[in-house]
Amino acid sequence: MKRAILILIVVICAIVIGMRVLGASSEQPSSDAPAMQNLPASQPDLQTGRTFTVVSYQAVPTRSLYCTRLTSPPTIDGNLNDWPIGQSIDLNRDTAFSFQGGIASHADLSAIVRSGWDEETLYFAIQVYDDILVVDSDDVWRDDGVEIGLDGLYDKYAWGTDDHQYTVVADGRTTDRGVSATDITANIVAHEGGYNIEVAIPMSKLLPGVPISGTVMGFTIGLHDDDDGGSWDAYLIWEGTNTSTKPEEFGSLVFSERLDDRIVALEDKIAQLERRTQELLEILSEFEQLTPP
Ligand SMILES: [Ca+2]
Ligand SMILES: [Ca+2]
Ligand SMILES: [Ca+2]
Ligand SMILES: [Ca+2]
Repeated sequence: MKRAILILIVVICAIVIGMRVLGASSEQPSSDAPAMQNLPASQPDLQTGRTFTVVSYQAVPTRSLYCTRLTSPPTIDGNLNDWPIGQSIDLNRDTAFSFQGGIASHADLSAIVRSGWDEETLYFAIQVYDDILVVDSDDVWRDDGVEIGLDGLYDKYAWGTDDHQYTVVADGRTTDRGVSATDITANIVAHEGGYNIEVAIPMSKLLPGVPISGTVMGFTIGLHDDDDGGSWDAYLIWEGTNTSTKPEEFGSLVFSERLDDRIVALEDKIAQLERRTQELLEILSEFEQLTPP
């Protein structure tokens, strides 16, 4: 009798354990099915697609460009030899977040972008590679040129006084959202295979005060290519799908400063204060000489 009861208990335990194992197995996903369901739809080929747009930009971290503090302002003449070596963006059809039109090669359309700052001005040095330069249209966006999208307050709101879409055309025209911009300075020098752009933008257009090391602005840059007259043939954007109205898709510009450069900047300020103090002492001395005892 005891043996029968023992056998019965063993059988019941075996059934319970078996059911648990089977239940656990049925709850586990198969190795492939759910993962396959979660895969995003295939995206168009970056090389050949007419357009490439990431459906949810929040899912893709945007990139940053370090904006280097410049200890002496560059001459805005289109010659980039007065720029220090610093971080740059290689912007081309392979690195752009979005592009439209046909871009045959990096020689057809690409750029290397650097940025610098001091307390009064934001600077850009842009080497554009474009094998056929065309500037034949009244609308700036229909010719070879560069667009700089800036969200100075980094509030991801497009329509404040801190928000700008500066366009610099290969012939030197400058606009802000299509309207002639007289508050920025830009110069261009054509070179074999393209053109160099140097731009200076007053910091007062972007911030209520002065930037410091660590200041962040929303930033993207676009390139237009026109090789045959009329409207543009190709257009690419580093971060986002629009350089004017969608700062929420922009990358960022991170203001940075080397310790050595900070020391040089502070020494320059001290020297300025010393000169002003000397001027003040000279004025006081003159005043004392004129004042009756
Ligand atoms: Ca220069
Ligand atoms: Ca054109
Ligand atoms: Ca803004
Ligand atoms: Ca062109």
